[in-house]
Amino acid sequence: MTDIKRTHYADELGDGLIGQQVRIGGWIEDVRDIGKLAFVTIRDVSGACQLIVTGDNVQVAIQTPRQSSVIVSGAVQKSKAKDFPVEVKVTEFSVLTKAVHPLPIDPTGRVESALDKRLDARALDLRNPKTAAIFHLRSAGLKVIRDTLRSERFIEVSTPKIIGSASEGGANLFGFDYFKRKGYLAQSPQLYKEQLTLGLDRVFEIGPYFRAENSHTVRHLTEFTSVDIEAAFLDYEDVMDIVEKLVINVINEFQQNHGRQLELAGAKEKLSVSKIERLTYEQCIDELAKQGESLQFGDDLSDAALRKLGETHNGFYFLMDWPLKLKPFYIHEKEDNPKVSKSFDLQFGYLELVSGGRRLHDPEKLRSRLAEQGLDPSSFEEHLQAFGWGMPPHSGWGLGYDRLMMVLTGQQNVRDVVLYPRDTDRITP
Ligand code: AMO
Repeated sequence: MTDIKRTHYADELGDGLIGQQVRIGGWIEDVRDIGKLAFVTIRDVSGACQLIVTGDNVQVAIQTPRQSSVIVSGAVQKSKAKDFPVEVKVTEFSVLTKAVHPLPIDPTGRVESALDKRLDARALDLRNPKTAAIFHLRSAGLKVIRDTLRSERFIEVSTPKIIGSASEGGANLFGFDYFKRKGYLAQSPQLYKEQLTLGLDRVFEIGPYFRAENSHTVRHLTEFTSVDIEAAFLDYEDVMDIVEKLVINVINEFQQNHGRQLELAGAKEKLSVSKIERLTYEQCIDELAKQGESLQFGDDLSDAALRKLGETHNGFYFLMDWPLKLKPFYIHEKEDNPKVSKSFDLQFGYLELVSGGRRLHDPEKLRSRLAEQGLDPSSFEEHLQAFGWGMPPHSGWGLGYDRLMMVLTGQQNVRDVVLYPRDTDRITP
């Protein structure tokens, strides 16, 4: 029986191990047969290493299809190869599972494949160091977010994804049969996270949300990952400070500790952010007017308008104080100007990454706002009752994590940073 346990990862091999026996598990990337011996490159999750294969193992190495998984043992020795300081002189070469050719894509990345083909073979695509780097960065970013929010006294929660009524109004809602009733997939944790401030004060959730969004763009998915926070006794500018700190922390962590992965991912721009500009909606429409785009207070900013704005503001910026009528029913108005809301989006150029604001905490106001927006307050009664239990004033935001990763890893399509993206055309694999 083959021992499937390894002693080292490829990136642990170095001068310090010369003369020692090691056992490495990975997949065959390259084989160069030069007669009595063969040079074999195997790769594992950490990187590649060179093997010198001799004797009967030469035939085994040559005949094993590339990308097959193998485990090898041997002694570490100095290497003459320019890419590898050391190599392993193999004494055991065991093939664990053969790769069946032709493979749908070339995971070495030498032959580039279209995104759709890569997504159809996503598991294999993850052997491509560029793709793998994106998902290592994605994981590193989540750690920073969790650490940052915990240090601000937020606790992590999980709210239902199967719900009985809309959290964000009726549009874009996936519905299904739920034991003779109607069930829906949550569009966001909005109502739950607000209720939770009642007893838990500050909460965050990182989870999947669903939008029946018939959009064919590089930034919309039907299932996306959102980082949501909600905090009692904070106003909207306070939670803007929190998202600003969080984004800066993620950027700093990537720059300081993940330079190689950023390079592999192809992030061309070196982002450096210490403060994020805050623009009001009115400032934006003034700027747009100067650029020939005439908008009235209350008009939504179209994709074209945001793209124009993104030309002059091509990094991160907040767009705040939106007209109240453009915002969801739960958003609070400004006390000194009720046509304007205590709301904001965090943009990266034209792309919206975050939206949030101060919430209404007065149940009567919430009832009348629901009605104003054409929603039926009676279908929100369960939510509204919590407001009668002493709801504190609160604020929060939702951050599209896939979009943030798209920006920070330098990808042009959100599908590149999601393992198994879901959109109108794709529900498998
Ligand atoms: P909103 O609907 O603006 O706000 O969503 C918040 C953020 O989620 C991301 N996002 C998406 N990402 C990919 N595909 C989609 N279809 C998609 N839809 C949204 C965006 C967006 O900025 N409850 C509020 C948030 C709050 O106020 O706390 C909400 O859901 O990056």
